[in-house]
Amino acid sequence: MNDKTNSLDAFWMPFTANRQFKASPRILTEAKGMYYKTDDGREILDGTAGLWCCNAGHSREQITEAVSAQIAKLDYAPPFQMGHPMPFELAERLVQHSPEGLDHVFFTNSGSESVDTALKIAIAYHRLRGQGTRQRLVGREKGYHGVGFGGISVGGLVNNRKFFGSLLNGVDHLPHTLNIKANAFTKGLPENGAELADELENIVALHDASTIAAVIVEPFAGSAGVIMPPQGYLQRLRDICTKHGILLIFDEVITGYGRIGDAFAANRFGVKPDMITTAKGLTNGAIPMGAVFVSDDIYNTFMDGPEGIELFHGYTYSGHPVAAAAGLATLDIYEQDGLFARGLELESYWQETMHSLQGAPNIIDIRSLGLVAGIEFAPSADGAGKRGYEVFLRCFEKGVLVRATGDIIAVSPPLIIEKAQIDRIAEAISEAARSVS
Ligand code: PXG
Ligand code: PLP
Repeated sequence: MNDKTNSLDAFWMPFTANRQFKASPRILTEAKGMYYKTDDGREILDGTAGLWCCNAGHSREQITEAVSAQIAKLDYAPPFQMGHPMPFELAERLVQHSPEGLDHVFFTNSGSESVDTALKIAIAYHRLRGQGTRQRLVGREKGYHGVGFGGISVGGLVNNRKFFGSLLNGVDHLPHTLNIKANAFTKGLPENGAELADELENIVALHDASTIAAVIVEPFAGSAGVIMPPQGYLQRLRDICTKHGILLIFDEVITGYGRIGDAFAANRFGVKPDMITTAKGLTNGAIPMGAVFVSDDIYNTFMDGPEGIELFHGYTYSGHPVAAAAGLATLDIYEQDGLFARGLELESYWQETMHSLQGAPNIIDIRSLGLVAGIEFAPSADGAGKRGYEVFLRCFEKGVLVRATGDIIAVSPPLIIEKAQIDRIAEAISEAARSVS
């Protein structure tokens, strides 16, 4: 056998510039609370909750213990035509936090699977109700809904779509809601743009409502660089969907589990979708798991349908006992530590601190809500994305992890963050902005 033990070559890294990374790797080896440790022993303040998922901070003992105990007691049990206690218990607990009437949960293993699950449920639901012509799906420009074929079809990020062929048929896209000219440096939800939801009426006029199954949007767009919904926009989408019998799906893979000061963005905004897709914060990132929340009407439609298997869909690991144990322990922490409310408690401090970056070189917009912010830089003369990447690298050198998406720096720390740590994130970005040309 060749000696390959030290090679970085075998692992094909996801959404990564592999050659660039492997020439100059950034390796995290430990994590506790708000901090990572690197392989060269440096402490890194986590400004991104991992990848928007470690909302309760890292390596929480309650989760570690619950996972260890569960894997020793029942490592795995088949979820098709068999059951075990964990997913029943977790679903029951979760629906105490979801909007009234979204009282049923389908478990998956990721956000991508949650999205494809919700899209399939939407189409099957209409068919069961004798409206099988409702097959079209509507997403939004700049939307990110994971990487399955369903998710990239309704998604709106060109690089995630253009390499992968013809995608799903029958998909339309609403316009995105980013309007820097009108809304730059807004704290919270921008005033301008609710009428962008009316584009759904045009799609209905073009295809007829009888062909449209569902609309899927992120309450705020995360991956595209923290793009907020204009005031009144989500309610307007809800009203148009209701008027035309179209299901509304909120993709809360990022916004779920406390990011903006409530368990779900649907709660914070007071707009009730028909389904909510989640993952990430569900288990604090510790074990992969996703969950789709489904309305009583949708669930009951399936339960009133023909005898036998109601939905021909599921995963080997749906409701996995170890993942569910992690989910239950995570929920215990969120509840005990009041973390779903923390994004609201810290919101004004967070916003003031992030918005204090206004005026630093090349910053053209700052968008913020709860414990999330997007800081947009003007592209440099070297090309789009270069400046964002440089700022990310400088922050990492200064011991702060942020995320660059194009020329936007996204910040979304664990909800346990303290004010001094918020200051430190802003300082790192400010210094990086000044040192990057
Ligand atoms: N929907 C939304 C709204 C997401 O944000 C997914 C679906 C897919 O989840 P999985 O678990 O399949 O990755 C996501 C994931 C980023 C970034 O840099 C965001 C995500 C994933 C990776 C990177 O913003 N969001
Ligand atoms: N491919 C094959 C050949 C399989 O047998 C299965 C599941 O049994 C899958 C894919 C799907 O795997 P999962 O249920 O983990 O999504």
